[in-house]
Amino acid sequence: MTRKDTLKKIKREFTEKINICRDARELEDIKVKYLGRKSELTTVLRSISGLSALEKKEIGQYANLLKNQFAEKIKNVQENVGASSAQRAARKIDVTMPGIGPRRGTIHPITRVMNRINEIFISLGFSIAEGPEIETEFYNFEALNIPLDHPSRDAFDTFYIEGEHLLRSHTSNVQIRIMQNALPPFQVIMPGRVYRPDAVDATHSFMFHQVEGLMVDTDIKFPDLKGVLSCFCRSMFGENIKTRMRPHFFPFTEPSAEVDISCIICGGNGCRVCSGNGWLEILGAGMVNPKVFQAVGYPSKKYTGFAFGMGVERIAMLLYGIEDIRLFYENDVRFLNQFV
Ligand code: 2NL
Repeated sequence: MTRKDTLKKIKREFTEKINICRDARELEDIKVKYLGRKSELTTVLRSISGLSALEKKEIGQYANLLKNQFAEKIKNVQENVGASSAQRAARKIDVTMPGIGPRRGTIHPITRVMNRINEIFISLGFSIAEGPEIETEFYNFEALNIPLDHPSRDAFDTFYIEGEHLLRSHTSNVQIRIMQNALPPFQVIMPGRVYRPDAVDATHSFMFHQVEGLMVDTDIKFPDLKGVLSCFCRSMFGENIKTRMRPHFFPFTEPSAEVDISCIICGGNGCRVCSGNGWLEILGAGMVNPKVFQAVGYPSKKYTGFAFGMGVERIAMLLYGIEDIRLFYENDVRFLNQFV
């Protein structure tokens, strides 16, 4: 038998014996037989000095590996046979215990709310469109009647990239692209990320999510806007929710309004969340300014339409009672796990 075969045989024997070893005396016998001074393994190890360089390496490495493996295995078994029967019972695997399942991710609250908004508008016959987050000044400002010298450009004036390009400050850029490429009638919403140069605090972020909507045809009137938005608010916040509109200004709509819902916390009586006045502002909207239709090349006076925009973070904060917008972006699993 070659030395290598001898070592393999020793390993086989040792493994068989150690696997059925049940008490300390048996273990001691095994230790002496396989690691003792007169063991076969020790004999092989002693003979190594007389071998050729090649054999020295191969046999030496293997024999030493076995020596370490045997010692390790004996040590483990020693701990077990030395233990009391109570300790042994405690170590036994309880196959009736429930398993450890894989950890499931959750849908981010912003995605959840955005999906819900999308669903409601789909049910009203709207389609969904997306477009670039990096835009030109034309699509983000000029076409929306926000020229360079317009005062309301300050609120949106955003992050510029290489001269002409910038990060969009609203998703209206997508509507402009749609109108350039298709004639009415259409009703479409545009969800997506937008960027504004706001200082970050509990209610502001330099990046947030918006859903804008647009409906254009030859005979769209303000009551159509009111109907669609009050229907949306009831689906989103509950059947008993009231809506109201207050006059406002946007350069891209005329007339324009801000839309409030009756407070979803106190039902309109006045509480901390609605600052005591019973109403929560959640949308901006209006009739599309004819200058926007002109910018996309539509014939004058042929079409009318309404448009609206809402901040997804704000709605999610109201629905879930979240008081700091920064929580959405920190990826703290303790926060995210609450939305299962
Ligand atoms: C808000 C208010 C609004 C629009 C967005 C729009 C788009 C086109 C034409 C006219 Cl292409 N209007 N969008 C209109 C009114 C309000 O957003 O508070 N957003 C967070």
